[in-house]
Amino acid sequence: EGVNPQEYTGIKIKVLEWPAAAKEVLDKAAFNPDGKTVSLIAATLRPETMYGQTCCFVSPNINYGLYEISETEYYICTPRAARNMAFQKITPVRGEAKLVTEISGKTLIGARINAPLSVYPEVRLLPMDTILASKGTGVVTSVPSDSPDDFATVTELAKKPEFYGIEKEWASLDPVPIISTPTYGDMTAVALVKELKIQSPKDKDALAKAKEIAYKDAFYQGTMIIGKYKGEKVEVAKNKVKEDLIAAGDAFVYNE
Ligand code: A2H
Repeated sequence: EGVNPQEYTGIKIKVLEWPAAAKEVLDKAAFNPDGKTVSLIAATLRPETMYGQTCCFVSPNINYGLYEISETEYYICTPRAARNMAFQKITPVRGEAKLVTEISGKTLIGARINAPLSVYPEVRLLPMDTILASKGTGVVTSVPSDSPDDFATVTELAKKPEFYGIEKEWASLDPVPIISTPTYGDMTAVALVKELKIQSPKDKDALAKAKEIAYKDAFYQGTMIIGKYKGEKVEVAKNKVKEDLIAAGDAFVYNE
């Protein structure tokens, strides 16, 4: 963790249907999700790209927690993030995050989920090996049009679905054009992954470079080409989309 505070937008990714392995974990904890809203909380720096979510990622190597926020609302994130949230007025009692059960990322993979603002009404929860437990919530929503990491990961997943224990079609939704820039067109991440010849999510240095370029290019040169703020500069639209998500109850500010 760095010395500078980082402000994330915590996006509520609602679970629509649990995979069998996750159902077993919930059963053991005597937790019945019927009539309750359970959301994976994805930490993002790019709320304006949420129109282009094609899936969401958890790490198959991280243990998450299911936390009670109210009688009807529950969040899934790392225990570390839940502790931080408890001091940011996100949990009902200051300093306390009420754990219902631990749940491994592996058991959650394949869940049917709803990602707010996405043009796809329903997407899947998929594995991402490069998620760090020490950052954000441990949940990363996937926007392959604008995130080189996300594009590299979905490409890898679609290449070897059996190896990753998923259905190929879950990782095969088309990236969505969200932002246009003079240099990279309307799918910055796709263009950069090609230009820098990135072959896999393990090409760390090239991905770090792509990420840096993509972020600056979109922020300073980008124009929205979808949604309520179509035609506006990304620099301006970013905060408006974030505030709309928060007002709709689909997101909150999470600091670390
Ligand atoms: B971003 P920073 Cl479209 N491990 O959201 C690895 N990556 C993580 C993470 C973790 N624990 N938690 C969050 N992230 C990702 C959207 C996005 C993001 C786009 C483009 C770039 C981008 C959709 N994925 O990030 O280290 C999340 O992905 C590149 C800057 O705190 C989050 O924002 O600076 C970003 O990395 C946080 O990175």
